Amino acid sequence: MAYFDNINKIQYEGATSKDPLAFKFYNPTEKVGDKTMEEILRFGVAYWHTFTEDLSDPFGAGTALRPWDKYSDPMDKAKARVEAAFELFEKLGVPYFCFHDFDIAPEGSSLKETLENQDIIVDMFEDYMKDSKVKLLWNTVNNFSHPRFVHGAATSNNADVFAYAAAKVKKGLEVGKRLGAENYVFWGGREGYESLLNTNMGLELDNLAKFFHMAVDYSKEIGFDAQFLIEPKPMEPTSHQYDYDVAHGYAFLQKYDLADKFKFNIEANHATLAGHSFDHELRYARINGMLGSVDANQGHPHLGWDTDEFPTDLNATTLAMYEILKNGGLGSGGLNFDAKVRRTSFHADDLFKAHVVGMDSFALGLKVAHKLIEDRALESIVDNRYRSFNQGIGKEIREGKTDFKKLQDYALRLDDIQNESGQLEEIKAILNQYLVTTLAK
Ligand code: XUL
Ligand code: CO
Repeated sequence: MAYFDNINKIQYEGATSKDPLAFKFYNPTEKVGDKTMEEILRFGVAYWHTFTEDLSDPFGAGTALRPWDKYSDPMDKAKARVEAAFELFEKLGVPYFCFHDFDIAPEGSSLKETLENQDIIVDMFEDYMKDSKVKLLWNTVNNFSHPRFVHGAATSNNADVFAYAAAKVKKGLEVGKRLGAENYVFWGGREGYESLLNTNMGLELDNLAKFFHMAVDYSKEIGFDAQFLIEPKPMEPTSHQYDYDVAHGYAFLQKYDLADKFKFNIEANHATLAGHSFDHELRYARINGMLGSVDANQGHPHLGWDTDEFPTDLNATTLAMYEILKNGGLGSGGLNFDAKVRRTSFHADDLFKAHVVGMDSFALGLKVAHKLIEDRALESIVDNRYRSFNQGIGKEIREGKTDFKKLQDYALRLDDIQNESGQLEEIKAILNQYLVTTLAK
């Protein structure tokens, strides 16, 4: 049965196409360097935003019109969503999808029933995946929406909630193993605090680390070898989330001897909420060997919350792809569209159009970033800017061959210190040139 009858398989038509349901830049088989776009970009669809999001906001009810809405029984609806999902994946030509346990099957009246509901849907996924090239980029569990997680999950003050959260993650790891997930994500929506006045921060962080160690141990026990990913976010729903940004997360992982077990899943809108640019977070992870995967979206420039828009900002996608290429790709990670259509884009067709523009925006960013790297356009500027560290005192500093006494002697002999312009406007003009000339091709 078809859910999106009026949509054909999305084709690549090139930059001048006027069809909103055609790719202008994403040409899966086209090579950029020595790999195809499909191999580099590894796009994924987020089950929650695409199949369970109703487009409600704090001021009003949902507006989304979805073909599976005709089913009122929650399990019938969940099954219809699976059928619709694989139709959408195939028509879009995306190689991956991602989900939370809570997205795919309704909670039952007990934990046992909840896990049984999941099994029914996972059986369906397994059947569909046999006949499809679509794979699971990652799965995760939702340990934040239900009221039982009001005080957190692995950082709750209530040990019963810690146990309940562990039970769900145990199942999530088993589901990931069954479906061949390439990664497993932890986003700690409630792992933080509202106020320090009633919070034992030390205990909460110790418990969170214990939780992660148990997840690592259990995944080993069952032979689930997915890459574990932490997804940082500074706040929302909590006022302070422990995985605030990559730097916070990395410090935590190092302190608790977990840094070799995890990498980061970096979300653009979470970066901006933390007061960073998307490429800052990618860079910080990359230089520490911790860049795992990406939740591709963007925030609204005027709104200080997680608006999860589909990515359309070509500067941001170019700089993101720059980091990803410099990282040698995403390994087992991918570009998961953790993005939702606007409340006003309520037609089912909008789900396709939104993914098309998101995929095109990253494809274009990839092409520009590749050209920038091929020409060493930014590298040669940066190398030149730091050239004082290639010889003389700079080389000695780098090689650890100097100390404060020698440096003071050296500084005393300096008559004048010459600095050079950082040429930022010139560099931004170069970036614009690369964007425009790549676009013109
Ligand atoms: C929330 C968010 C989550 C994670 C997975 O802001 O990004 O959807 O990606 O739990
Ligand atoms: Co996300």
